[in-house]
Amino acid sequence: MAKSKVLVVGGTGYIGSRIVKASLAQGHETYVLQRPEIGLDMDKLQILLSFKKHGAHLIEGSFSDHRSLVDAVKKVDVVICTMSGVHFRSHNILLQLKLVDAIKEAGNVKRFLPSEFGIDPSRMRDALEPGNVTFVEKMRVRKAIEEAKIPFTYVSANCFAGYFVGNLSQLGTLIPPKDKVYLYGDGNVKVAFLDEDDIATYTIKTIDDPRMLNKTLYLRPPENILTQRQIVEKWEKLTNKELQKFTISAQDFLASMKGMDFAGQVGVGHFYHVFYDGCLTNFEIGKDGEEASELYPEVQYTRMDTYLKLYQ
Ligand code: NDP
Ligand code: GO6
Repeated sequence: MAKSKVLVVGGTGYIGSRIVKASLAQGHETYVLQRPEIGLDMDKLQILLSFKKHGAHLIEGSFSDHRSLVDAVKKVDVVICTMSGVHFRSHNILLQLKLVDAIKEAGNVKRFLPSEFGIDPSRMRDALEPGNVTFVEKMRVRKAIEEAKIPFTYVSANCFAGYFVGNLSQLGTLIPPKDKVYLYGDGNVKVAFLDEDDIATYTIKTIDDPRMLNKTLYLRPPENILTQRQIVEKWEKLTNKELQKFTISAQDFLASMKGMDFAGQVGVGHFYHVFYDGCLTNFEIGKDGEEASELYPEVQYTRMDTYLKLYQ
């Protein structure tokens, strides 16, 4: 079977750039949307040029030009959108509705992967405000996809290690604390942590896998199902230094939202569901889902002690 041609929308972004690399590495003819709106953003342009150097095709297109999106998606079999969903970065998940319209009109796309890559939004109907906006918006995109009968795969990537491991799960920083660490409750809730390149590898594996048609891929490789306490212990072992531990009760943690800006409040809400409710691990995967490491046992996923070595 010939390999699918892939278009990545949002390719210069944090997870998108890794998805472009994984698509090329797995031998797919890879297209990346080049938006005129990047203007004088030299960093984005350089990323695009490096993709081109590695064999990707750049296609010009804009979300404010429907025709350009239809023409772009007509060139490929698979579309992967990695539009930003992070509130302290440029954020616009609902712009994907325009991409859904273009895919619907083009009519040729065999698989669409919308920008999800986190907590499964379908399980978050009771999420706290204002963090629930993430799940409400992602569910609106799902509804449009399913109503248009576009074949899809949803990727529930759980916790990106860059946002949740390097900082020992502390908010407001991306590097490990030096002396003291705050534990969420007893710090014993099970969480799934993933290296971003592994997320990209698993994502690309699904695109011409018939087992993943109209299903959700949950990334829960067993050795990366860890508690916050276990992450802290791995860091302490690596650095041979014990950190002073403080416990934050659920009540105090939620109260900390007060006075934060919107992005901070969204973050607190998400962290609450992950570290107190255990929303990533407190359910069994049903018939509409598959677990990534079971489906693709050949992938040698990165363990979190290895990931943490980057921060030493
Ligand atoms: P980024 O913030 O890196 O942005 C990705 C891309 O979004 C950008 O590169 C840009 O594309 C595109 N974009 C942003 N604003 C606009 C706009 N106004 N119009 C058109 N395109 C725009 O995204 P992330 O990689 O951080 O997030 C991707 C997904 O991953 C989201 O769904 C997010 O919720 C999820 N996520 C999950 C995390 C987890 O721990 N599970 C952590 C972080 C994100 P271009 O390249 O064309 O410029
Ligand atoms: C990541 C964050 C980190 C917020 C998800 C504020 C969607 C998801 C695990 O990307 O708001 O410091 O699932 O001070 O489905 C952001 C968001 C986390 C960063 C959550 C995310 C995770 C989005 C912060 C902070 C490290």
